[in-house]
Amino acid sequence: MSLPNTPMAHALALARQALPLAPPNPGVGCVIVSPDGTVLGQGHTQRAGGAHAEIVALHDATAQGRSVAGATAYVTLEPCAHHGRTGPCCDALVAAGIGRVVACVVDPNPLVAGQGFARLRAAGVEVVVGPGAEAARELNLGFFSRMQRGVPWVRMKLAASLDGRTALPDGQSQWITGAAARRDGHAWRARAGAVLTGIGTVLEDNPRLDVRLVDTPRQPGVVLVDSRLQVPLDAHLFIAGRAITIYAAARNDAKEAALRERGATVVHMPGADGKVDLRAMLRDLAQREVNELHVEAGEKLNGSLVRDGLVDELLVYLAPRLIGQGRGMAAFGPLSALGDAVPLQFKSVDAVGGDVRIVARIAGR
Ligand code: AOF
Ligand code: ZN
Repeated sequence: MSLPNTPMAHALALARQALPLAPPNPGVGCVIVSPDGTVLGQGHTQRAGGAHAEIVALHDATAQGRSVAGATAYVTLEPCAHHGRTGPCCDALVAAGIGRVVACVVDPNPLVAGQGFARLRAAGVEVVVGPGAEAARELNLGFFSRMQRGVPWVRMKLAASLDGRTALPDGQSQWITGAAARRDGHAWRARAGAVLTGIGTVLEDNPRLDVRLVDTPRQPGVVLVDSRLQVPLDAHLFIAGRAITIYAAARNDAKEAALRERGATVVHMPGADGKVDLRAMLRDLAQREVNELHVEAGEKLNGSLVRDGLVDELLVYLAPRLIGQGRGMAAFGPLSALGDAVPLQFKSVDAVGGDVRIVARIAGR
């Protein structure tokens, strides 16, 4: 693999590698470069509670016996200034004698929010902010969403035939797309804070919703919308050691006790019509530090999420087949005018195996 040819592109590539590992932390990359352009150390964010990118890069330089005095640290997010699960990176950079910090963006975490830069400058370190800003924000759009909007970034995954069918009329839906697309879908699951589904999908497909087709350092949690607490206690969703959060509208003490026994967290979030208040659920998930929420649900829950304006992005795999009559991607409407259709913007279109992957964003997100 050829290395990206600027230090910041290199740091962004490192940040991308951290995405499945770092949640709920943002994935950050750091490259330390000497005045003559030699890479002295590099690293990315470790598992939550572990080292931040800057610390890994500083250790990398030390481990190779290289001094970083007067060097430039390229980092994809403002170095932190707070004592969280780890100590402040800005102080570690100063202590190591770093002369200049080039960072993509300000950390939107209110505990940092410019204080890292201020502390670096106060210590005489030159600070440049801005190169790679858009790419850095895109990589961590879930973290920025949680910090700035108080809700996760909601990405809805769909697999459909070219005529937009996700299942036969009776719900049969397995293997619409090929193996490569299914693996790719697991890679997107892997970077999410949690995978969301609805009780309809559980009762029909009994999915596991774990990451198993690609290697992952971490299993995302599962979130189930189950207004009336109908989930069977032996559903495949219950996997030992994996976090599962169930949002309900109705109460059922005996069932809830049994679910807690299975390791689930049950949250009451009643809305209108005896259903879960999805907007309140998203705010609650942000409180629980979910950055990216990966939705794999049926057309009813998908439809409610789209209709309520809660979806940010669609991840759509289209298979080269026609199904004719069947289920659609998201059931909402009927709209009274085509002008009311949900406007999207295509972000990317790629071939994945024999299928096509489209990432589309709700206009304005
Ligand atoms: C950095 N470098 O690589 C990352 C940062 O609980 P802690 O101590 O791990 O701090 C988590 C916060 O640190 C997180 O919310 C975000 O503001 C920042 N993430 N900062 O300097 C890094 N991942
Ligand atoms: Zn830090």
